[in-house]
Amino acid sequence: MKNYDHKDIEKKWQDTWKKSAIYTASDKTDKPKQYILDMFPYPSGEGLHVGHPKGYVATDIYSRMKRMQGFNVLHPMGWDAFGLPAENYAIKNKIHPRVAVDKNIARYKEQLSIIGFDYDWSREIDTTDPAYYRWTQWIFLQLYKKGLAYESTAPINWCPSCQTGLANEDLESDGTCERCGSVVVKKPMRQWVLKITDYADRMLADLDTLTMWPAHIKEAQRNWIGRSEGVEIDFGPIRVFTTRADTLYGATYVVLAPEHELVKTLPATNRAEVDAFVAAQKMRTEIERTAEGKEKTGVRLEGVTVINPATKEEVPVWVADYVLAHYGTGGVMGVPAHDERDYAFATKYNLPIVQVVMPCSPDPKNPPTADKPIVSRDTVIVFLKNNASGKYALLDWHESLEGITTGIMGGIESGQTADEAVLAEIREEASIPNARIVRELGWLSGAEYHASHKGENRRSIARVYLAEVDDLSKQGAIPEHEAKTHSLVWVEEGEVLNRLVPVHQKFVWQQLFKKTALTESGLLMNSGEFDGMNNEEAKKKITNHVGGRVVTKYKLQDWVFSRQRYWGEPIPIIHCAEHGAVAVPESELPVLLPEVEHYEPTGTGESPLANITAWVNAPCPTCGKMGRRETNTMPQWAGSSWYWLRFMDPTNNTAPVSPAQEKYWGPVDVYVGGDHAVRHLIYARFWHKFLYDIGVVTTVEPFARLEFLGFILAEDGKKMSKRLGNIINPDDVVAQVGADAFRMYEMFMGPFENTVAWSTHGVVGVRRFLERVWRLADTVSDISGLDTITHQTIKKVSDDIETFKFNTAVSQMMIWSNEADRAKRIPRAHYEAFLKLLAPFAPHITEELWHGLGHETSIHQESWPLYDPSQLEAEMVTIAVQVNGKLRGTILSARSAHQDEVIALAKADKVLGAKMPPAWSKIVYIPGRILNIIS
Ligand code: ANZ
Repeated sequence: MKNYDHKDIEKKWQDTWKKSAIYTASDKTDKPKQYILDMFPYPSGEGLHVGHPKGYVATDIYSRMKRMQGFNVLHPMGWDAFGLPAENYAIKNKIHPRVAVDKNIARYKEQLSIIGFDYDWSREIDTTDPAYYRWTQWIFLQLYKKGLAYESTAPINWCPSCQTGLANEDLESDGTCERCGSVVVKKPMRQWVLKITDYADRMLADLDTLTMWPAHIKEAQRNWIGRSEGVEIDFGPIRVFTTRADTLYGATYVVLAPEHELVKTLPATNRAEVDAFVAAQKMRTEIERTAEGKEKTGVRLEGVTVINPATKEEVPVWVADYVLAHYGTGGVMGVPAHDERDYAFATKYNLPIVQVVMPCSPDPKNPPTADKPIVSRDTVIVFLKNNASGKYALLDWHESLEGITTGIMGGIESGQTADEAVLAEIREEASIPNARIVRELGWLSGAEYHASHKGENRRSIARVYLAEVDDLSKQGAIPEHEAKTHSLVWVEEGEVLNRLVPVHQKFVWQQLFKKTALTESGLLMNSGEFDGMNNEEAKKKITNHVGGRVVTKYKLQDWVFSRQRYWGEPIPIIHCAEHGAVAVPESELPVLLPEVEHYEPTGTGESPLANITAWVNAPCPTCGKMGRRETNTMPQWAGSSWYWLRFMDPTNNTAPVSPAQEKYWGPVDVYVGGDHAVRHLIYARFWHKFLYDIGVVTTVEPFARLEFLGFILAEDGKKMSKRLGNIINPDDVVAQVGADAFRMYEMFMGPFENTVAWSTHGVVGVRRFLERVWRLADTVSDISGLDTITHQTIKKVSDDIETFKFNTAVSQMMIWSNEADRAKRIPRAHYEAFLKLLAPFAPHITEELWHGLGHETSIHQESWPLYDPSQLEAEMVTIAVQVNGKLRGTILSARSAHQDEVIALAKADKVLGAKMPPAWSKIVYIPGRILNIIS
């Protein structure tokens, strides 16, 4: 047989598949459907690098297997082509965005086609095609008609470099523009906004139904939506929002956001200072202002106080950077004892700190019994340090308290101050007369236990102290009655935490060295009639007591939906002097994006469309008098917020999708992509739910299963970028080793969800594997054998593709090929089954070999091999994997597997893979038992 020459065969089969249209999804069939979707790309001017196709290879493999398993598969591709980069590119190179985008799409398509994907290109869509964006506009109009699209002039994020407004989702976590990295400012502007917050609750609740989504993506969505139940309470004219009404008695001041209306009107005597502070905050981004760990700043409104409705005391009013204008009420009550930000703020500005919640834990070993009331006792705990040795004195208790280790402690007797009690306990329990108190921990904390020797339930309310002694020269003998109940031990600082029992002791020891607020739950104190109440219970009671209102708030804000740029969908609205914003009649859609000479942003906050008089002037659909078209365009996220529906029915010109097509194809069975944990996936879920409400779709969620991929880094371990010159172009790799090796390598690199660096060496390894598969064709014979390994391979590859564990599927196929190689001759049926398993990964070489075996139809239309469970047994063994003699884990492998296969399996294993050394000096393999790697 001739040599494996990928150049020879790849183009040939790609052309053949195209002609025979074997990947076309059918709309009329009895077969069950599988809709497998990639996050469609934005076709940038730079073309694809090897990272981009990773997800596409995965969906390609998955969809090919599903097709062979008898499903009617929809695996489409299209272009998300509106947006700033195309426009910026056009401005820079003086090329119309339409021309640039068409060129980029052609290039992307060419790059994708040489990789041999099974896309159904008859369903290709382009979000910038008027036939497509007509329906994007139509959806906008439906939102408008339902009151979910509205105009607002609230300040929005403005990128001074891109010269456009942005949604929160378009900002990086440090508040800069996601596109260009510029610092984003707040600017009041007329905007179209979508009321996504109306869907916040449903988007949150329905996350629980998405059982096939990665947990971390759902968590990211939960955090983005950020629901919290809280209470609004009035401090005189100032309304605050709090989630901790239980701490109301500890509110020692009130803070307003710099933008709060009351900041302007309250009669502060230091007006100039306040105004200057407010003006300075306007220059800073929200994220900069509120970032954790960032020093909080503020100014007091001198001469202004309000009444704390619980304590009835006057408290000062401040304005500070850490309070956001648009969250809650824009006002907060400062509870420094129990909130970290307030604690930092109060410490900095010397505001009073009042503890109102006392953490109080039951001793897990000796909890209070249910039959008796709990008696409170005031106690002290002191951690005494010997300055000469650096060690701390602890007590190991005996008799009924055996197993307990504490600081020096005891009750405060009547007539004694707490300080006196501390020194007295040190004298009695440690016989040290010359100790000094260093400081007291600001918080009280409690421990509840059953004092069995007294038959009493106790709550010991402890004040905690740090004390020191210079040396032990004055220490006397410990009296016998003390020695009977406990012995004194000196412990290194680092060991104290370990030694202390029960948890309450550990807790107070840790608190002593931390300068933080007390965020634990517990019992109320300093709270009048609520003292002693559990703080969760007190939330409700205190809210009622002061007439607070229970409310729900979200971090999610309405979606700023206009951009002051050219290259986007025109918003189908006409402004009329008399009738205001009027919807363009649906029959007049699409509102075409007009030709302009300059697409540069105007800089005035108006879109370039505003300059095209002939387009802008349009009659009011209601009265016919001349009005003005809306000149803002939609954000780049609009087109991708419903595109999965269009693939179901791409040429429909009476609806975005027909009910029958939607019913058959929806929802997307598997959706694959990376990077859009929030943003796209939030917007997409919102639009889909809206379309459900108006009867366009029949499922409440668009994507049943989501797989999130890890990125591919350059060979140097860095992100691929033009600037670093480390981009690897898939065209080059395909030219060198072929599309099949390229595809397989991308899947073999590591677990799909991991980010891994490219390795040329690795690509070559996979290429060698394909060459071996090629040579094996010459060994096909009419013999039997290789049953177990073949059935195991069918099972493993099928299961692994189903669960997106492509790397281990590849390892298993390598194991099979090694065994087949050793067998010298292989049964035809097993070789054919193997080729079918390999076909989704390496579609070209398998098609060639399949035809070489005398078949005349495509291997990709064959049925998927099935395994015989009775053939699986016996051959699998558990192998211990050691690195330098130390056990790092185990893997399941064929008993007959060779050393290299076992190493490959270990490397591909999710847990073991990370523990494998990159290089080794020696390998000791005891077949079927132990693999020891000496690095
Ligand atoms: C008093 C308090 C005491 C609070 C305490 C917390 C702990 P989440 O859960 O994120 O909704 N807050 C309210 N409005 C704010 C605003 N506009 N800007 C900044 N912070 C604001 O957070 C709710 C808590 O965040 C509220 O509860 C309030 O501080 C603060 F021990 O009130 B809390």
